[in-house]
Amino acid sequence: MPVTEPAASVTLEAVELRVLHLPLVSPFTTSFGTETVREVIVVRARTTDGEGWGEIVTQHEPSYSSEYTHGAWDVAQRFLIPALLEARTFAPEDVAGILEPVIGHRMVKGGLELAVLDAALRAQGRPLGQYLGAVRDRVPSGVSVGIQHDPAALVDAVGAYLAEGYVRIKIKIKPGRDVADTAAVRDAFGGIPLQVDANSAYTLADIDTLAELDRFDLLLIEQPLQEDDLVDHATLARRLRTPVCLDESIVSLKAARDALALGSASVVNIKAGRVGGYLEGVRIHDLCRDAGVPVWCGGMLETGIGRAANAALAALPGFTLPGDISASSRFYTRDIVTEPAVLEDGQVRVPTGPGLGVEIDPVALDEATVERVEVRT
Ligand code: SMG
Ligand code: MG
Repeated sequence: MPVTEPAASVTLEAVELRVLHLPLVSPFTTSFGTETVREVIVVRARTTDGEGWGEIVTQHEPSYSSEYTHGAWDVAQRFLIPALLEARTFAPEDVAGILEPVIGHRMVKGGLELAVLDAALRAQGRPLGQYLGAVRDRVPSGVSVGIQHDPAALVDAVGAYLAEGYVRIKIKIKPGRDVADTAAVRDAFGGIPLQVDANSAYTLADIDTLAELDRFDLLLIEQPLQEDDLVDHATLARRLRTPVCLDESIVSLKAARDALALGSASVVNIKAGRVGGYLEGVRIHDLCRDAGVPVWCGGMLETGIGRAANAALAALPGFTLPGDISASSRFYTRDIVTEPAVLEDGQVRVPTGPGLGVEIDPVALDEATVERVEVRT
């Protein structure tokens, strides 16, 4: 639960959804593929007291998780938004319970909850960071670097991000592009804070290769095995000196509790979308803080909406490692908010205005929109 006072109730009149296509400044390659355009859904909750914005962080294809744009688009209109419209007047803290009868679809639920939360907090004049329990006014900014053509190109890309001031580098790895890529970055830049993310690309058969990464003194290795491999992650964690961090596997507070109990992870990546919303993210933060497990805020190439909310979440006290909260310009030439996140001395500011604390740029939003629908009672 939020550490502070509950938010006010809203009376929901309609929900607008838009599919956006935002061109990326450069292709982003992970172990499961390459993206050149970010396809994402934004949510506008219309209430009797004003509106609020959220972001559904699904991607075009179900590769990072089972969720994807048009599955989200369907379940939101067919089941989730009607359930909220039926409830009509409720507090943001009630959203997860109202949506609970629908199994899964956590990214969609998280995006809807954020829009309701933004509407409620804007109406009260309360910043999201303050509501969630933020203790910092800016957060350290790490950058996630995709797989490049070869290790030399990776060194060039990392060098450019370090020159911009990013305080932590994460490189994506996959079988065949792991030890040599990591060695190249270590050789070129010495003891920079460095971590790797496999996006589930390995199995326990690769344990010897993964153990070779121990010599690079990484902050962590993120999600080496499959989403449901909690037991195998525990086996791997016992063998590696590099801390194992889970991303895809941590789909809920319960999954986080299981992972900690099994010893599957000693660090947790918290992504609000993946766990069904910012409030569940706070609960996982609280669990990990009480267990002495460090957490950091993951990213899903968010627009200015989710990026503002991520900065607020990452300002909670248990977020002791830099998050994937880069400047908007790391991904986009034109964001959909009027003041996109910028890098200042390696940090990103936590917005202080009401709600998300960012304003939508209606022209940029319209230009990026490829599909739009409004659901009302
Ligand atoms: O938003 O900076 C960001 C992206 C960070 O690498 C990132 N996200 O597995 O952590 C992850 C990936 C998920 C998206 S991959 C397309
Ligand atoms: Mg990851």
